[in-house]
Amino acid sequence: MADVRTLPDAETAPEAPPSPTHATIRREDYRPPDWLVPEIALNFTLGIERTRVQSKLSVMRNPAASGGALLRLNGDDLKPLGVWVDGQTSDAWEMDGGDLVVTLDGDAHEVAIETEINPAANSKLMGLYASNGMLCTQCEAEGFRRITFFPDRPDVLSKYRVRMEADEAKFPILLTNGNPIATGKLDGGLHWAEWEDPFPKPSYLFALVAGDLKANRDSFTTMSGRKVDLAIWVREADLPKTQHAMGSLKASMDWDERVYGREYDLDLFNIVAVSDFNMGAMENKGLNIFNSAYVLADPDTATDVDFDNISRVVAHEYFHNWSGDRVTCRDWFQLSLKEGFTVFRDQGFSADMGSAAVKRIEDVRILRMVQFPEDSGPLAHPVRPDSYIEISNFYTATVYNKGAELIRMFRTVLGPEKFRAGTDLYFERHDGQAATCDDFVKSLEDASGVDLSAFKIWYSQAGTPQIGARLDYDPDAGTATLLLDQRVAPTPGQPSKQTMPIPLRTALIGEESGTEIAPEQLVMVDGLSREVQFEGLKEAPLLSINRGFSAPVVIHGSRRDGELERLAQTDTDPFARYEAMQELAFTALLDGARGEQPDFEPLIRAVRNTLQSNELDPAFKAEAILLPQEAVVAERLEVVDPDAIHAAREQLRAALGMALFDELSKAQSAVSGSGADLSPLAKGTRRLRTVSLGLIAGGNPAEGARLAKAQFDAADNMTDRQGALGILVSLDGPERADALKAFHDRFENDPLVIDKWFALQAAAQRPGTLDEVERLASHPAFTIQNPNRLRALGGSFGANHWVFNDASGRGYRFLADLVIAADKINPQIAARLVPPLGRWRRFEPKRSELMREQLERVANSRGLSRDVYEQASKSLV
Ligand code: B3K
Ligand code: ZN
Repeated sequence: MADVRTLPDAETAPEAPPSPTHATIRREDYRPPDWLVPEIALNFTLGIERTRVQSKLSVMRNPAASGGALLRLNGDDLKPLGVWVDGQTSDAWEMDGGDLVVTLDGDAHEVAIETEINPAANSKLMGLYASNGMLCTQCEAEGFRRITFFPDRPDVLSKYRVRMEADEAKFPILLTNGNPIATGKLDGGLHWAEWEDPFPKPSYLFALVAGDLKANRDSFTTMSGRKVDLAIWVREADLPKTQHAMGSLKASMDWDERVYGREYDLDLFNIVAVSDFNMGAMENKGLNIFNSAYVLADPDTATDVDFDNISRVVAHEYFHNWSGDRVTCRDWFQLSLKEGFTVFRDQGFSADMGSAAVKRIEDVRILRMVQFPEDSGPLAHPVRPDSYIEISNFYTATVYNKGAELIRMFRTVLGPEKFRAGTDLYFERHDGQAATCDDFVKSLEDASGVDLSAFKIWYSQAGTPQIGARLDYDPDAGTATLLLDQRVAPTPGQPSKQTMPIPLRTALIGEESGTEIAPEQLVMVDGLSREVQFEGLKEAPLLSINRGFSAPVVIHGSRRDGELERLAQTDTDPFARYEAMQELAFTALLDGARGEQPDFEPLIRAVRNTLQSNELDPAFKAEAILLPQEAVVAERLEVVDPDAIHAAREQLRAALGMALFDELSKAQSAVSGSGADLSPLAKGTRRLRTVSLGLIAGGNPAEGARLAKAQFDAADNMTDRQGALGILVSLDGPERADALKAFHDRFENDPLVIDKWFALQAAAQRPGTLDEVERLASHPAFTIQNPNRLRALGGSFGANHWVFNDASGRGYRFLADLVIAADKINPQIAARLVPPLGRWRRFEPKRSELMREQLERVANSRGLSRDVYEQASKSLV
């Protein structure tokens, strides 16, 4: 066994200074790997505090690379206990930072390495770690190097053979990727299992689970008639909460066959739920590992939104089997190749499972709340980034959601048939390969015969395009001219911008008739400006533009008085109709925030019309009357004063609540189905109930509190209960404390519900929230070790625009403290809390200064991780 040479001991190593020693990785520096690893055999002797990992790599020189004799095996926090080359102990290696570099003469060898890890001490939850007595892994993006030394990059694909050995009483279930091939028992209560995955995969898709788990089992017969065994593994007590996830999995498998022609390829598909998990879920080949929040649900503990999220995430991870696993990414800059495309695929699935119109509105709402601010702030980056310090920081709304919008534009331009031909070609051409975004576009082009090269700028240019739109109508001539122009503001590293092709689905609606007087057409704005002529108009036209949100842009429309109100009643595109309502609300909110006296009447009339409509379903009504979030209003102002925005929104809520009390009360008390009914009508009725309750409380807080408490007490489902509590937390009066206590006491032993309890209080819109949040941080049930709990408090608080941006700066200090503390435990999660502190440039001078001070404090903390260093230092520029 070789001795440990250059690796410093973690405990005694001096703390790294908070300096730019963290290297920047650049897309232009990509080189193919010098060595390939066609096969790997792993042997795990598992234990919570001590796991021994023996790995045997068959390595061969890559004929496509110029490489030398050095085989670089990435490692993070690992010590090699032994290195063997072709069966002989080797000394021809050295450590370079965390990496193990082996010198090899020939073209093909077998390299064996032994390491030992401590899963219980792994608080980063990357690599192999312990959670609630079980062992599990997370390897994307660079976690495998915390398990064993390996070329930990997505373009090195290997066939895996894995043996696991463990105490049978503690770990009766042993799972990894692929299919089980042998099992056995050993002396001393040990048992073992050996598995093989026939599909070559990159190391980030490796997974292993060992624990005392029980399965909800089912099966699915694929389109070619193969039976696939399905299992969802959880702790025994959670089994009754797995039925919705199982139904979602089967629906996803069926949908991907029908819509994309994709069939599942192994005989087995496993899902495991874990309560300590850095993100939503992970698409490891044949063994998806999930945050328990995206698996476990019943009507008593999960809201309709939770149920929908489970379907969405189960579908997303399943769809990755093709868009991610069978075809993976060449390098991490291509992340949107799998993520943008897979989000687009899961959006299509959810749209087909419920209301497509409502799903589109929800997706755009999220995009505007999360991605637009990212795209206009210091962390703006293209869908295909050019550089990173820590790749975990690039699992962003830009890569995921804007990436999905980009795929949607391709589909809009090509039409559904050509798009499908393109994706078929992509899967066929690149099956088993690590591909690039350019490869994807080339497949679409080759299959469709359409040149998409102009669209590639959407991959490389950051920032949300701003579109000016004006419709000039000449009643005498019966003509109209649509004048469009585009502008993209500079973003970090991209001071000047090129024009982009922007596909806008556009129609004209007759002001009188309310019908389409110019049918929908796809208007492409591909230069700085564009004019479109309309003729033969017999009545005044209303502009219906960016229908279905066909491009991820902001439209600045010049509107005549009454135009939006009429569109809110008549637009033939549901998204555009919703948009007209939102624009009416924005008009009132922006006037109010700028200190002008807003005219509430147009929105009041539009909301009344919407509520009274017999043709609209309740889910659509709820979305249409939902007022824009304060953070979204802030996006539209040059200088942000959160108190002014809050006051304007409260005033508007009050005006609507008072003027429409009867209509809102009717919607709030409407009943459709039981709490267990998950039909679109039942879910929509519940959603409209709570949205209406929010407006009632805005107009009459005492009546709102009374109704909310009644809704809370009578609820036979979590949607109504959480909805009511979400209103009550922002109100004063005895109902608030009573309901919070009842909620806590009833669900004390259900961690996912207690997360809600923390999140609701951190999101409360009342002056005492800051004190409350500080108290909650010392609550016995609070821990920064568990990502869900940390997000529930810290994430919800950072998103609470008015309270977080308290003029005292206490909110900034609290979040900075949380980031610094969390960074020592789990840098990936800590880094996710940083973005709200990066908005300082947009705020009025006093807050701007206070926020910047706290950001500097974070950036200058000793021993800062790469993750937080990158987010904080970039946010300061
Ligand atoms: N691919 C994973 C995300 C991994 C994040 C690593 N920091 C989940 C998903 O998008 O499906
Ligand atoms: Zn994904």
